[in-house]
Amino acid sequence: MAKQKFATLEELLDPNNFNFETVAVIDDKGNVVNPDLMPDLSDEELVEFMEKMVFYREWNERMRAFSRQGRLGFVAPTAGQEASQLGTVAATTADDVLFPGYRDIPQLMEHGLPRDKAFLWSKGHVDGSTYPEDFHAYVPQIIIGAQYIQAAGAALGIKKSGREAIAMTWTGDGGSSQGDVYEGVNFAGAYQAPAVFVIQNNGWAISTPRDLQTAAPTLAQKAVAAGVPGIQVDGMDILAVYAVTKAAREYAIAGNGPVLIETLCYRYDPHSLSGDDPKRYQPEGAQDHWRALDPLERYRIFLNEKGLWSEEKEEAVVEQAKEEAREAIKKAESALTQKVSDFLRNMYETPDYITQEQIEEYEAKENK
Ligand SMILES: Cc1ncc(C[n+]2csc(CCOP(=O)(O)OP(=O)(O)O)c2C)c(N)n1
Ligand SMILES: [Mg+2]
Repeated sequence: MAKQKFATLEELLDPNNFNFETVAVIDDKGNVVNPDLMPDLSDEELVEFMEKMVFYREWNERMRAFSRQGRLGFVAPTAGQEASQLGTVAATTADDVLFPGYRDIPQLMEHGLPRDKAFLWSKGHVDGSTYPEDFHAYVPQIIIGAQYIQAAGAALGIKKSGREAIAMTWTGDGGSSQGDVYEGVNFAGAYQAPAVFVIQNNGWAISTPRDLQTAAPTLAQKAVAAGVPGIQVDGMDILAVYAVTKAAREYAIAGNGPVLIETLCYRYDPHSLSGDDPKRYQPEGAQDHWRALDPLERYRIFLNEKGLWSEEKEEAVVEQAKEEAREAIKKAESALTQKVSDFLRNMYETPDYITQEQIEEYEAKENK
């Protein structure tokens, strides 16, 4: 077999690069196929990637269990998307401002969101949407694609303040068809605002397949019209996702403008745990292709070959996830019942007079 030649990071970050081949570092058997892109990480850091993926795979299981027990509200499963979610957020720092979508709770937790707050958000409790001032993130966006506009604006603000940070945001393949997504990327490109836009292409927008979203062969190439580099990466390969995102962040911080990254991935569970049934629209065996590319599976082989992973380590992380989930759900369930006035107070920093009137009206009723 002829040795495949991969594009360099420099080529990938050229806005005039129109080659959107999928960037990978390891293949589905954990073999390094692209050593030039291998991120410079210590053994401990390599192991940490696995720990995080195992943790959130189990966290997803806990969420499914709590959801079945009626203890959570809205849950968008994440299993299958670990490399895409954790590889991108691993390239950020605490100063970066995150604009997640509803499925991107792991990224928020990695950025420092307390785990019980993630559950409170799922339960629709207002305390799940109140963040401390120094936590640089916005609450998960439900309006598909809207976070791209917000990230573009935040990135311009970061640039004007002279801070060394980026805004990072995530949407899906469905989201990539929204006007907001084009507007956000275009705006950030026009102002060379330091944003990293991620499209997690998991193949489906509820029941709409990727092929019905656009005639474009890749979603990464949507960056072209904005004069912005677009990179398609194997979203089941955490090393590739991390390498590309880290380079994109450096490119943005250096004043070159935003980057759009498409991560090719898949989610194993239904769209949400509120009644969606993929068996009604996905072809039989649709998962097989993706299960063979599983992000944990291939990375486990990669680490095992280096002697860096073991069943005991894996079990310990699974236990830790179970324990943290138990504690977080207990804490979330002990939160005070919310009041309408709490919601209203959380709407504006300074309430307008109508909201103020409503706050007082509800407080009077609540305090009776
Ligand atoms: C503006 C808007 N339109 C429609 C919806 C309803 N909706 C919720 S999720 C979803 C599919 C999104 O799919 P995708 O962007 O691929 O993300 P995924 O759920 O696959 O991660 C839709 C249409 C919405 N929330 N907001
Ligand atoms: Mg999708």
